[in-house]
Amino acid sequence: MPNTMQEVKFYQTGTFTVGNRLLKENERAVQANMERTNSLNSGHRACQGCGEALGARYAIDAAMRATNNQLIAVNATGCLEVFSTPYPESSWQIPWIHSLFGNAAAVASGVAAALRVTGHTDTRVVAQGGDGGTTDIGFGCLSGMFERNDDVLYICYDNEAYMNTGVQRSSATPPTARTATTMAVGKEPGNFFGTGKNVPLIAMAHFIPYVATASVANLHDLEFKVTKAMSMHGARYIHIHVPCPLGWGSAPADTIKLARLAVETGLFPLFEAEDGEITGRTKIRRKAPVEDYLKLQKRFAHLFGSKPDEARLARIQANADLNIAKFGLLD
Ligand SMILES: Cc1ncc(C[n+]2csc(CCOP(=O)(O)OP(=O)(O)O)c2C)c(N)n1
Ligand code: SF4
Repeated sequence: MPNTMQEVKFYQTGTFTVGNRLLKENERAVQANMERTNSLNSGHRACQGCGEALGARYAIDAAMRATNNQLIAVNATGCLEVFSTPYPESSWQIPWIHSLFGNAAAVASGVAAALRVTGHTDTRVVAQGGDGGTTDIGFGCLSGMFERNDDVLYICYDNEAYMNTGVQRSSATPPTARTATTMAVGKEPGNFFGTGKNVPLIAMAHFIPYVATASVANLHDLEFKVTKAMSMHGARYIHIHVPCPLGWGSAPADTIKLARLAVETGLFPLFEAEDGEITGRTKIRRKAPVEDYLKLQKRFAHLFGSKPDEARLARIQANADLNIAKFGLLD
């Protein structure tokens, strides 16, 4: 006889949410706690629906809790620094220092070294920057920080272009995307299909203690990964996918939807790695076609004109499928 009783499912306690008052105290998210730091406070000038502001607040609040509020953050130039800290004001409620555009990792290494020699071993260091500051201009300093295994967690907020200066292409910009420097003109409009530059995988190739990808689609997971990273020492790297309504030409209300679709299409795989080996991945619940993700963004509008660009859409789908196979994202 079929079981007519249906189990009650508290979806609110799932991984996509953070309110979770239904969970036990020790399982609740940092943001569900009244005592959270509010590290990036109200009054900053981020655009409506900015994924970077959201990601940074959750990441740094989690790092603050994990370190008993003994944290110093180094911030590369970019949107996060500019919208939060128009001198002499700042929305940061933590010790925070602005480096140059390209040297946040080196400055953070210096801060960590100074803390070590002065005996302040309980104070920990985070460096943060956008994808331009991380995957391009700051890449040499970052690799040096990894290679020396400096005691720093570096967080890259990846919005897939240089947003603060008017949406120029970076080495994290996806193929076919329109930016100010990859215009939607010519035979193959938008960014080209290159070989890509996967900084999480490059970080893993340095055999550092911890590497993870995260997304504002799954904030509980993001907090978990930051907390785990802060429980470790040595060089650590977290790469967070953060939609940017201004640069992507998307509705501010679609930020979380887009972040979720990036994960569910396979375009942005969520995984963790320790000492160069993958140790965990977040499986896709429901695989979505890449069109669902691309269609919501004006930077891809040229793919869906009167005659959809089937050939290049198929190449993007192939890239997503490759990720799914490579990281084992589907059962
Ligand atoms: C050496 C140097 N070159 C260029 C700039 C100008 N600049 C400031 S922020 C920025 C773009 C930042 O892009 P990204 O790191 O991707 O962060 P986002 O603004 O997208 O968060 C640029 C080019 C600078 N400050 N310093
Ligand atoms: S341009 Fe993008 S990253 Fe910068 S504040 Fe606006 S939404 Fe955020």
